[in-house]
Amino acid sequence: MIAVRVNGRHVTVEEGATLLDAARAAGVHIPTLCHHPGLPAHAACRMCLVEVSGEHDPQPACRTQARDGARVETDTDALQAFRRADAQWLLARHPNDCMRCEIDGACQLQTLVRENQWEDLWPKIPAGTVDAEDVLSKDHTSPSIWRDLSKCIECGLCADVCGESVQEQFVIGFAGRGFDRRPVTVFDAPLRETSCISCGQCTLVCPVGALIEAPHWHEVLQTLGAHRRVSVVQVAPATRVAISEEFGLTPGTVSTRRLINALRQLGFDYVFDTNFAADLTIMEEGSELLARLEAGTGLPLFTSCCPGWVNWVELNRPDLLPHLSTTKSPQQMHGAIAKRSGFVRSLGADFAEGRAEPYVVSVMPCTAKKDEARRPGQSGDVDHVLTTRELARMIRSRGIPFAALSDDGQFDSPLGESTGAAQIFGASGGVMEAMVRTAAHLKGADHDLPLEWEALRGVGQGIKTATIPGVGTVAVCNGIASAQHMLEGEGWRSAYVAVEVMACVGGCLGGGGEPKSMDPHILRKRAAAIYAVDADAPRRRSYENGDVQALYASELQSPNSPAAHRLLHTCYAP
Ligand code: HC1
Ligand code: SF4
Repeated sequence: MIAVRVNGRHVTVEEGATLLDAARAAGVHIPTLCHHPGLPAHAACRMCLVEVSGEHDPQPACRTQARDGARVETDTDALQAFRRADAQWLLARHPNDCMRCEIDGACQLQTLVRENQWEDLWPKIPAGTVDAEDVLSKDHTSPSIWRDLSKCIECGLCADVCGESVQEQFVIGFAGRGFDRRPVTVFDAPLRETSCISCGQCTLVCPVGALIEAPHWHEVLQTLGAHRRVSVVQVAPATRVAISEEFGLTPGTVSTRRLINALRQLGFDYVFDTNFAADLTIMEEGSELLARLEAGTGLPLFTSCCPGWVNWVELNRPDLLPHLSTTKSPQQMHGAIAKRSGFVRSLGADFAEGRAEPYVVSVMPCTAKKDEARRPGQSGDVDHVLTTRELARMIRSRGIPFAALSDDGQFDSPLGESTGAAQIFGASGGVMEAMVRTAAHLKGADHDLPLEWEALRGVGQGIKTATIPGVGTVAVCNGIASAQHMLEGEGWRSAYVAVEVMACVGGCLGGGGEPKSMDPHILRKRAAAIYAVDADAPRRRSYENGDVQALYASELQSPNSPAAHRLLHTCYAP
């Protein structure tokens, strides 16, 4: 262990810890803008400079290792003056429009300015002035991600996460030097013209409003306020866990029932569960796998519920399209059923023939789901997709006291019933584990099989495999980079019968639309909550879902029937 003194307080930290770690262990706050626990430290913003005994110049706390016996000062007059000057430099280039910024209230630069009362450093912009450069700096071409370079503080986190540190997509990199240094796409093209897969990981690490999800919550609130159409909302498995963090609840708190109450207060007429459609997805995808196994074609089957992964295949490896499951994602299935099935019309007059079709909104942990909702052949199933972060903004804007809501909401029936298998969809490996539980059953091979497949669980980047008796060996690629690495060789073609790919590390619970978190263990905490919901569920296999069985009996006949294909399947375009 290493002993350090921070502002006179003694603290011991592990070998390799930084001065920032030591300060935090001592309860001392050091401001940072470019630091993220999951990414390399570049010390680009210089906000965390501290004075260290034995060093002539101030050192960046995020990148300097703690030395045994070092004495560190974090708040001397010289450091405070430097930070103020540093902020002045940043603000001279930053638009003064917090009122109009999507992430007003959740911006690290804004927080720094407010905490230190540095508002006077912001240059005054005459009312009504629209800077031509400001307009040019905006890129709203992607259906999922908005960029505004005028707000960029050049921390480098977006390039890191999109590049070699995590996703290995290299859509964003740095160009220019000194004052002109800025993050750009290849040839400075708008995002839509790049190979961006809409995963949104860059929006998750951006400390300001330079990269955000394409915002749709304003339109949703207006539509709900007008109340002209029957409104339906569905909630993804990962959202009900992570939304708790937006309202100060302990990470890993499951807020399903509280969330249902909040959605009703926002004005939704029906609150449904995406998990219902996840069970349905498993019935279709599991049957598809068995059909391919029997025919010996299209193997391995690749899951297709992650739109970032589907985008990647279409952009980079269209030769793999025949391997993608044609089953729609749960989001799209749920929308299709809410709008077009007799099962839902039977609910009553609200859905009777002749009325405008329901207005369908989904709440997802994912930015690429916005993109998916506009895919050819599927657009219209879902009207608007909100990220978990956007939903939190809506709840705050209407003053709903989320954390204080009673934890007793109930999903509407019949699109609200689900099993534990559907809940684990939200974690990397969950779709495959859910499919194994049902595919093994459909094959009559589940009698002695365990329900839980530990080998398929875990949030660490990489590939997980398990051999399922009677089915074959299956694989899980946790993160798009893992899939890329697997596909560089040819071994996967014969090694596996099915492969799950989730573009974000951790699966949906690490999705680009989830709350921003500086907790290095956040994925583990969210995953533990998801698996706990499954363990407590009265039914844990998708084929045990009574509403799903009723839907097949009343309308869809059987998995993969022509009726099921019309509503629940899609195709892909190279
Ligand atoms: Fe997901 Fe899915 S699990 S893709 O991660 O198949 O976004 O949570 O809703 O559609 O169910 C996301 C999560 C989600 C779909 C389901
Ligand atoms: Fe890169 Fe994903 Fe951001 Fe696109 S959305 S720029 S692929 S990190």
